[in-house]
Amino acid sequence: MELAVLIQRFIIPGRLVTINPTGNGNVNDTYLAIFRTTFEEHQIILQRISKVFPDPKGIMNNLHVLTGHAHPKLEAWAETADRVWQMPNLVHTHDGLDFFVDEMGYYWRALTKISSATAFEATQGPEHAAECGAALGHFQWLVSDLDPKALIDPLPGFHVTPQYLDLYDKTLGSPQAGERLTASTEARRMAKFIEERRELAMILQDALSRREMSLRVMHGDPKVSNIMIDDFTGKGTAMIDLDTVSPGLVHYDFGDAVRSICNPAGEEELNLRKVVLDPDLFASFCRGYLKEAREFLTDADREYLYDSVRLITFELGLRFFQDYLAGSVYFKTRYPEQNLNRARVQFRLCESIESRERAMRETLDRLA
Ligand code: GN1
Ligand code: MG
Repeated sequence: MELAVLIQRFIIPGRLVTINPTGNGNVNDTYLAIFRTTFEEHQIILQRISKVFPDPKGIMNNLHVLTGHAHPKLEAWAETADRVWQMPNLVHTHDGLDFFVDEMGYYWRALTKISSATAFEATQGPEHAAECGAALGHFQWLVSDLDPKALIDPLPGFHVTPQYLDLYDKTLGSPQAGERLTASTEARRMAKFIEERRELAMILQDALSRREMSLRVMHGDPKVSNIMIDDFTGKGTAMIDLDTVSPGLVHYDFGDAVRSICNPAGEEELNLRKVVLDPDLFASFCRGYLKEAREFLTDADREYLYDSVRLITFELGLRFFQDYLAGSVYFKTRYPEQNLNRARVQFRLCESIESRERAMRETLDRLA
């Protein structure tokens, strides 16, 4: 079905002016639609939910629960807040639903676009990193009193690193994985890298089973390009890409945000020398984050902040590498070796994080 026809299923005032792909998501397909009337404009994000999500209807229900909790809370705190915090709103269809299912079984949904704000593909500098930290901390605060049981788990096992290891082990047994390993020294080096870190995979799950920390509501995907920065004030204004908002550990978010925001080279860099955990960006990110998160982080939570950065970086490398060996069926790619290259970046970053452990822990203690 044509996009221009599809978008008409949703109730949006005015006439459609344009609809075009936007963003660089690795999973969903995303479009920006502009509607205009004589005197106003509506910018709408139209998305086709990827089939990697087994229960798209459950995701839509999660979004409903999340916005139902967050919008009134944001309004209640608006007067005392130091800025206007935003969160996308769901657009209804003419059938009174908030999604539309196409003839191929794909779920489509429309969300209001965050006003005059930009999500950058790479960190612009320390101030940007601090604003990303503030946006994540504020988001976690916003959902800190939302019962995780009110949300379904959209991707069971998402960020449970030992489960990715199991999947990796299964993939290793397949003939195509064997061929890819035989063909590439680089791939064999990465397999060794994983072997040397099997124990690391358990660190957060072990702490969770010892009840040192508990499940809360997390964002699930707080990478730099999912954090909107106000075009006029330069301040963080919203977290977007809310499909993975679900029960999890705040550490999954902290670790994922740092691995994305504090590596200025980004996820697609081919020159590995540029891939580093930048200590200045890390300090700025933590400053912004901890200011907002101070209220709800426990001492035990703080214990594992460094480890979460190392773990989630390792985990994403493992996920890219496993997908490469399996024939790139999960992450979208533009060329055959892309997931192998993405894995190299994350593993290089993981090494950089390991070599900076002491300094990173000192930064965290200093800002505590
Ligand atoms: C995927 O689709 P996107 O680009 O928002 C992935 C994240 C990864 C990220 C790495 C549902 O996010 O977990 O960190 O790629 N999302 C899912 O760029 O797997
Ligand atoms: Mg995402």
